[in-house]
Amino acid sequence: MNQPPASPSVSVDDFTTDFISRLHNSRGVDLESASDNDLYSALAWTVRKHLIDRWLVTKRVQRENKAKTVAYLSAEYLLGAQLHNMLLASGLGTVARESMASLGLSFDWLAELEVEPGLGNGGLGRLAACFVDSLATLDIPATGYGIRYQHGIFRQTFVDGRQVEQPDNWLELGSPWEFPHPEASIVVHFGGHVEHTTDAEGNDLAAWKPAWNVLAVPYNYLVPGYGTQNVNSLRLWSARATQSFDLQIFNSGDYENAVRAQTYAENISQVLYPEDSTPQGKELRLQQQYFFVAASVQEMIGQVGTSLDELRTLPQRVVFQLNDTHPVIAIPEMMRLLVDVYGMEWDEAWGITRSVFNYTCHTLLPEALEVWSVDLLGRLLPRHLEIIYRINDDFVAEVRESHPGNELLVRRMSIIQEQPFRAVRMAHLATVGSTKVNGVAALHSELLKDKVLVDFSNLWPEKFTNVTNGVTPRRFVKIANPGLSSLIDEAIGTDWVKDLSQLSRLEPFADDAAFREQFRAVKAANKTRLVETLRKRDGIELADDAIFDVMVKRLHEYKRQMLKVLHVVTLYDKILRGELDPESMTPRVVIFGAKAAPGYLMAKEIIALINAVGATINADPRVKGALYVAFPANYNVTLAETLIPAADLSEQISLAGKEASGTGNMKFALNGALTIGTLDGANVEIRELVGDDNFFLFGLTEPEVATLQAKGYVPSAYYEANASLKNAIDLIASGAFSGGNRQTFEGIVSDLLWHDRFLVLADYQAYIEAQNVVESAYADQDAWAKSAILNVARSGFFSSDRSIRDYLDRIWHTPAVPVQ
Ligand code: NBG
Repeated sequence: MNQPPASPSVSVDDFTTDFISRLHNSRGVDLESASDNDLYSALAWTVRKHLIDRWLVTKRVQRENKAKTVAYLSAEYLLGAQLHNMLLASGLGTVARESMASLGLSFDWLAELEVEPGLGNGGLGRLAACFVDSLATLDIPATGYGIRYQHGIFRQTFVDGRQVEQPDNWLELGSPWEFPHPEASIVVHFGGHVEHTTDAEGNDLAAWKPAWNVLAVPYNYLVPGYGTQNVNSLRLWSARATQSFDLQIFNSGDYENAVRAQTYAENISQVLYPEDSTPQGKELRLQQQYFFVAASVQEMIGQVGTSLDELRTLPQRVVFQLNDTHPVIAIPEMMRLLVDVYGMEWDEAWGITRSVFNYTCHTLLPEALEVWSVDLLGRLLPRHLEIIYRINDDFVAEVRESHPGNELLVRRMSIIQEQPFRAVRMAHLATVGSTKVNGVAALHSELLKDKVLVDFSNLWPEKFTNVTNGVTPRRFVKIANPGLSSLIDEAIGTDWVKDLSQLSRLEPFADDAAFREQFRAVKAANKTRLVETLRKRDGIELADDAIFDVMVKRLHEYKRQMLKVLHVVTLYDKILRGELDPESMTPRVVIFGAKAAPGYLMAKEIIALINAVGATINADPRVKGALYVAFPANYNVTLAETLIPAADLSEQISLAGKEASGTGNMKFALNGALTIGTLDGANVEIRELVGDDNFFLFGLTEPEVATLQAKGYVPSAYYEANASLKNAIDLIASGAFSGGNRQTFEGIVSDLLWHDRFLVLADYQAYIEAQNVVESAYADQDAWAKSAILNVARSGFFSSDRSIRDYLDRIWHTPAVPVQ
């Protein structure tokens, strides 16, 4: 059951004929004269053709049913390469491969030509991509709304070990997966002022007189479900200058200004802000947020209808999910449309607005909660600011009523902060304007409720819920790990791809010696594949008979790449001192992958340190290959798909209470890596499920962290008291990794000794000890394989299909609409 429907009667010959006619008719070339891009585009078009019928039927059925739709609002979608996923959904993988072979073309080579759409920074954007995949697979009418950035996440290069960003040009050669619809563009307004008048009954009427506008041009992308006919849409908006805007100037002969106006407008969707976890308070970013949200809300309302009776059905027709605070300006936008544009009474409009929005928070770092200064908001969106003030007035009155005389509470909860500058707290606005607020892992949701938003959860306990994140098994197991997938298919059949809880049926195979043998062979083959990829991609030469110890994620101090570096330096230091014999060590390849936000200087220093440590260790003959550090540049989804299946050890070592969830941690466990980790984010749930025998736990717990910080944390005391820690830090400080220059990493060293905000030194000893346990566990390869199989068998919970079911049950209540 549940097999992906093979597209009806597509033979290799049909496919080939189609492909050739695509080359002729769409590219104007023949096979002999085709460029790489011609070939790739023709292949993509030939594949997508088989999904379009399903897409059109899906849209028709959903429209005719007046189906309730999930509108997922997200500033980021980190999609990754499209071809393999489209082939999986269409069931055309084998046909396409054979067809290309019949033409003397290498399918793999063609697939590698794809430039992945990197329209996101990290976990938050990748989660959105997994969610639209699962929504489609579960037959839920849903549209993902976002921004079609001309330039996605920057391409990372290293120059002398330091990160240098290059622009990402994913659209340079066009994208065969997108469908532009300029005729369906929506005008989005900015700036200007608000005029107030009074109607006959004495009601205040507000009229926003904007100063300028841009066009939001929709580009649609197919989001095919797996094992279903359903194909949903991702709708990404691109900014264009409106004609009226530049025509006026053109007519006056001022070409230069006309071009400038166009550039200004189009800037809005030019570039993804390369920030992860911390907001970047830039006017352009607020423009981006309002731009995509205004277009999306207008479009949804257009589908429902704009008479008051139709608008009253909004809660039955749509539910908006706010992916973090980036789209929260949608709440006052909805109010503006209902009240100012369509003439609904404020109270009724507020009731509808609150019932159609829900908010997912993705952080615990207080500095990551977005605020917009009242100055900026008032300048860019004057009417929205007024609406926010009114929402706040009503809200503050409610707080005063329930807590008379508690002005401190009012100040803490107000949507408007007064200090250090007057600003709108977007997380508060989101919480006040939503039906449900959720965190992204059990621990995170608890901490949200008890700490970050505690005043709100006291006021409205029923508003708060949890939905633990998940990842799509299609991309991250089926496609990324074909060897493991076949092994699972043979053992338990193929239903797991659509129902990941089925993986539990693998559990008995952990005790089957022959299965363990096969499992190890798959891991070994995945390592060989990674070695080849890194050789080709980065010129890195790795041994494949080592433990592959992998830490891939954004570079952030709270994630503690620094702790990993200290482990590596400690091993090296002990080899130099003769305390460790490289000949008797299990060889270890430590692989890092991480981009730092361009303006995050400490993160960039840490990147430089990792590269410097790697260069020194890799070149030192005394190490005898027992330790090797690889740091391929430009970690992205495509590399993740090769890297994760090859990992033995998954590093999830953030300071407890800082990582909201993590999703890489889930991908590793599902691909049979064992985790070394703290009790943070979803690690907690991973450990509960896979069992503590199959997880290397270390480190302070969240309450211990709080206690230590409350009593005053002194990192240098740990340094003084721990010889191996002192040696490691001293080695860095000595210039051993910087050609004798003691200044190079002075900033990092002094930060560790005197600040160490994320308690690296406090967790150092526990981490080293846990790594020693890893080392001895790995010596028993058969027992390790058993643990790894149990990790796979017990990680079915971490499917994004399960996350989406939880959203449906707890928040959305949207029925599935299967398409025949
Ligand atoms: C990130 C968290 C991760 C989490 C993802 C997806 C932001 C703001 N948050 O822990 O840091 O896994 O969101 O929920 O990017």
